[in-house]
Amino acid sequence: MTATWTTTRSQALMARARDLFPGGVNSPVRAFGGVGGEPFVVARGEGPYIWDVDGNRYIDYVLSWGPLVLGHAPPVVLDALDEVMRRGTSFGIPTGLEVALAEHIVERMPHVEMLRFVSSGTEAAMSAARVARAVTGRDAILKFEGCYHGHADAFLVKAGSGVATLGLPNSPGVPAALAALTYTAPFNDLDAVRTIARTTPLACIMVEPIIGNAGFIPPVAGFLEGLRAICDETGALLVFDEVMTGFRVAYGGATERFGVTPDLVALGKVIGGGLPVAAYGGRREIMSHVAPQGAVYQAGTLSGNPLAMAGGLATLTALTPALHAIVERRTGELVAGLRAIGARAGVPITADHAGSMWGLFFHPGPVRSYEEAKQGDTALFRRFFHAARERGVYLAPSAFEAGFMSAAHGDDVVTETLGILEEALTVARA
Ligand code: KE4
Repeated sequence: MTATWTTTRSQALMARARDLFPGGVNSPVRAFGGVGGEPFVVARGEGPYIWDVDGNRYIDYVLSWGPLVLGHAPPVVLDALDEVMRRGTSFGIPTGLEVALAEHIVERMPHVEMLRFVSSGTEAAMSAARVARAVTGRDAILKFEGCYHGHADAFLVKAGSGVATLGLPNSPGVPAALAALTYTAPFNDLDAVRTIARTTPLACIMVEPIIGNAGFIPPVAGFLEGLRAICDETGALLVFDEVMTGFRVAYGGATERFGVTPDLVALGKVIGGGLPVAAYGGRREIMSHVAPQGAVYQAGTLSGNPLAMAGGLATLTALTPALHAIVERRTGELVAGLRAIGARAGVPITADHAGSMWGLFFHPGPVRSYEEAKQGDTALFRRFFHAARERGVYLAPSAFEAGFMSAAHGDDVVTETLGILEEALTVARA
């Protein structure tokens, strides 16, 4: 792959982009700040592959940061969009499509009795926190170091994803008085949570059930159950941010995988299948507080957009338990292959997965918190990322992001990937 590697068209477009957008991008993690170098400009995607404007092909394990569980341009989604868009692209009026997608979600997540569609995960998490504050009458919230719940002011405190990737302490522009209402604790540390929750009345404890924004960090046994118990004891609401884990870590998301039921859940990514869809929901007694049924205001011009609903419905309908199991198996094979590559090379690799979401650290393990994740060899990761990219495998351009798998990544693609990654590690550690 490196012999014919050209980037001239990407470079020319990025030169124009840097003049138009801050950092040349429309979302910080895309700028390669965590790995150095310059992003390529993508031309198209199909199945497990993307091609850049210079014609270089990559096997894509970022998949638009999670939404594309069926792969790029899946025919079922394209056919659904083609059929719906000819009847109009947006109305700002109730449609049958939003009813159909909501009924599908409720059927797979029975703890979500009522929900509201929005257009981004940030809106979903932000609105869930607002509802929690309204229902409890409390202002303080607790999040975990390394978790990312979007860019609403309340969450840009020790956040993960791009905030962690770029090493931003928190974020300028967030009033100190507001940041002071956000408490943080290390992931997997129930004692730290108890200490805060028993002294400070919390509106909610918001958590990524598996962290995907500090790399891939699963909960230790009993952690999520412990959060549930602390919320029951102290009156805080438990909010699962399943924007990333939803319909990826299990057919019914984290609640099905771990058997812990939150009071509210934020969803996104997969439920739109690549179109801008997110949602927040939970028990009817809680969601009935949202306007116009209740007094908690939240609104959105394109919420429930018919094209986005069609993309999500086609995606979730195709993602049957049988297909989910196949994608989960292949993800397991990828992770097992990564561990074997590390063992053969004598390089410490901690790799893990849940459903079709996975991650790796160049770290002997265990990695149970953001602090431990930061002890990984990020310099090696940077060299590994570029060596893989130059050989046709596109990983998330940050040591603090999860990877994803799609139904389009066949066994042959996984085998090809592992061959490339073994060569990339050899080059990266030289
Ligand atoms: P959006 O506002 O980007 O749609 O969703 C925010 C969000 C909320 N909760 C979780 C668990 C998330 O992972 C995200 C967004 N994830 C990042 C990458 N890890 C999106 C990529 C980006 O920021 O460009």
